[in-house]
Amino acid sequence: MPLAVRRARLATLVTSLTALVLVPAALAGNGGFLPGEPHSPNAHRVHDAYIFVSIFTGVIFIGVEGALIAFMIKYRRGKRARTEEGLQIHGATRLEIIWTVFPVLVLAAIGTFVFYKLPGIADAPKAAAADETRIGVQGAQFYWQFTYPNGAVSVGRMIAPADQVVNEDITAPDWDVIHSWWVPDFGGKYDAIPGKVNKTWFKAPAGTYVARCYELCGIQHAAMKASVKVVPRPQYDAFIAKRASAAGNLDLGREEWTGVCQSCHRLDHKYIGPALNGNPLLGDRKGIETLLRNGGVQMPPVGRDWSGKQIDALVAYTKRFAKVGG
Ligand SMILES: [Cu+2]
Repeated sequence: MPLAVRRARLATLVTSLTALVLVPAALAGNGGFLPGEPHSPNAHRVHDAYIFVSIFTGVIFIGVEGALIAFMIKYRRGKRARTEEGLQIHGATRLEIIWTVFPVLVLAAIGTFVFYKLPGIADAPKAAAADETRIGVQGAQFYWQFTYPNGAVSVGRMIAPADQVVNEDITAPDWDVIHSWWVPDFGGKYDAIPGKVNKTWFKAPAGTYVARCYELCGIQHAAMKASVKVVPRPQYDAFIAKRASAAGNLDLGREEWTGVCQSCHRLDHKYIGPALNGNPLLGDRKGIETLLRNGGVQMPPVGRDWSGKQIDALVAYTKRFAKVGG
């Protein structure tokens, strides 16, 4: 192959590989290197550990790959015969000590740093009872439901107090499958396992943070989106008080409709399940309760453990769709 053609081919290969590496990185933001910006102390610690480990892995990667390329060039065959023997070397005590001790030191440094950071990731900081709260997070096919200390419930959107410790009890109903509660800005993912409660916490400034299910949990796994809206404490208190009272029924019903029913149903056309507009069941308290608690042909029992108030709230909202064009 002529030299010019070989060079052109090599240049194309290098350019293509560089583009393959750089384009996704650029599209991913922050160079595609770091996870999203942390917004909770435990997420900050995960972030720190990520950077600390990356420094070592980055330096080692460049050192090893650099040496590999340098050696490939320096010791290439060139004009020597294929059959020519290479230099025979036996033992290199200093080198062997270096490549044993260096990894031990690197692993010890990483281990020490991570174990130093771990307790702050796993355990919530001590706070006065008034400055912390506990919110139940339940993943079910295909929605997220949040339960507050006064019994209030929300679906698809958690409301939480700002700058205070929020403990999360994460689980899934006994008859459901495993989901995974992930708010990237708050750090790691936590499995929502039927019959088991996983605990984590966050302490975040006011803002809205996206959440997702990170465990492939069925046909509408991708619909299991949620958000965490962090608001000043008085606003949070007002929200849960209203939601626990009859005044919050319609809001809860709307959330159940969009968060639960609409994961699989649309009003005017077949989606995963049948179209619902004009379905008399939407105004039939008893009928809808039977369906929610037992499930349908393909529908999971999405409301098996719902309170009567939750079912009332749904019907209060959906009865408007019970008549065609209603
Ligand atoms: Cu899920």
